[in-house]
Amino acid sequence: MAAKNGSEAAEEHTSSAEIRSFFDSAPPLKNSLEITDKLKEFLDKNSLSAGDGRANRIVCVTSGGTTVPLEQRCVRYIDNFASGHRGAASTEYFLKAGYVVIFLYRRGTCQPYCRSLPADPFLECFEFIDESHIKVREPHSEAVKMAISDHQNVVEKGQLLKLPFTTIFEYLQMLQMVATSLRGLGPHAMFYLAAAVSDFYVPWKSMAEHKIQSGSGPLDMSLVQVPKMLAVLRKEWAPFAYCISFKLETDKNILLKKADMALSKYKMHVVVANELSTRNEEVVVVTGDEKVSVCRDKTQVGCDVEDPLIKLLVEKHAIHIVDSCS
Ligand code: 9Z3
Repeated sequence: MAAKNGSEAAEEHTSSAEIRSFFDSAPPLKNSLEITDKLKEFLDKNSLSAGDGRANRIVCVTSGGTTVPLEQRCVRYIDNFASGHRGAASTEYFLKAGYVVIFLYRRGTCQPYCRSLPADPFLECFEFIDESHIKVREPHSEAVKMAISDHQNVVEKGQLLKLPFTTIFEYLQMLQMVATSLRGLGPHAMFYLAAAVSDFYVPWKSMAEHKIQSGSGPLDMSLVQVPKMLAVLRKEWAPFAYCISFKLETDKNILLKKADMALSKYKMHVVVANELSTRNEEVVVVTGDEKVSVCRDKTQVGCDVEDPLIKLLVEKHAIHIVDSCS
């Protein structure tokens, strides 16, 4: 193996120091014991498939955007845009493909099986008849029935674990917990990182405790770069898992170049490139060998781009499992 040059070694050193400093300064998760228990119970139940004793395929889908608090007793925060549609839809298709799913999602964002329900105003779907009867009004009754029964089905079988986060601190600590707990599954685990993750944050220790006062003029505040955890996920947390990250840009002229960079820098197996305004129509699946454009089938009612995308990724994951086990 080639020796690292000075700048590579320095970059690695800096980044592990940055990562340590990020976790050291993060407020500890309030419910970390509860999350550990839930993960353990979920993996005990799902690590082996019921029938043939082979390992189940498990995917951690991340979804929605992380916040960066500006005050410890937070009144204001910076947010990363993401509705959670991508993560919620993808979760449904992974479940349909036989995966079990850990859905790490931003509180309040789109949930699996809720996409066809009217978002606003939700209560207008229902009619109160009497104490023991609530009726779903037309034209929503079919959508509500499907959503409830599909969701109930995966919850009863214990195939879906939902873990909510809000801040960048919660998200990265939870991702680390999930990743290290999936390590034993080797190549059968997959990470599908669709959450929009903050690039900059205010370290907890230098953050104002109370609401920043507006009387003292313009706000001057410096943000620190969030260390890139993708490389650590690949190298340390879950080295055998199949890792898919997303690259989001608003300028399509730099999108594929940035996706290529992410692929090689963080050693992802796949980077899914998407442009903000067309993200629900087309994505490009970038690997070391090829760039495949995946589009929503506009001829089919209700079809979305996640359907063909997940089919393609499931195929690629199957090859990764075979290659890793041979
Ligand atoms: C994405 O690019 C997702 O596809 C979207 C989905 C956030 C655009 P919606 O939730 O949108 O359906 O509304 N996610 C990844 C964005 C991201 O933060 N990527 C990082 C980067 O580009 C790498 S981890 O640097």
